[in-house]
Amino acid sequence: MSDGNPVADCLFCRIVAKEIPAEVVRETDTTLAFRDIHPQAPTHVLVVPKAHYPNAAALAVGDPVQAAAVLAEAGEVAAQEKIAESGYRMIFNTGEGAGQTVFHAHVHVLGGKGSLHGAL
Ligand code: IU
Repeated sequence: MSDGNPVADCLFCRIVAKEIPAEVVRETDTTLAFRDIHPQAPTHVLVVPKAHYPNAAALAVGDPVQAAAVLAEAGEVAAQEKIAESGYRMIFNTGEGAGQTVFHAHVHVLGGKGSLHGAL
């Protein structure tokens, strides 16, 4: 059961703790937004809660206020990165079968030229 406490071998907990470097674009008391190291679009930023939950659904159940804060920050990132007007995608891969590789809740914020023609 998730309680939000940091997990020692979690990559994003370590980025939040500044033990591993990342290109941070925004930070609040409860969230961190940083560029994905393998960008899939001209703008590709990940927004994570600082607390550890294994995926977005677990975050929503465990801490709905933080889940809302992550969504709000995704919108702020889009505005800051100037992709809000043209449109952007928010993607939550949930579970290994869906391509989730880091089991700390995160939303992919994807935008920019050519990024809005995915499968969905
Ligand atoms: P996923 O939804 O769990 O597949 O997303 C994890 C993302 O984390 C993926 O897009 C990676 O490129 C990204 N990432 C990163 O930004 N920094 C890292 O050190 C590692 C992965 I490892």
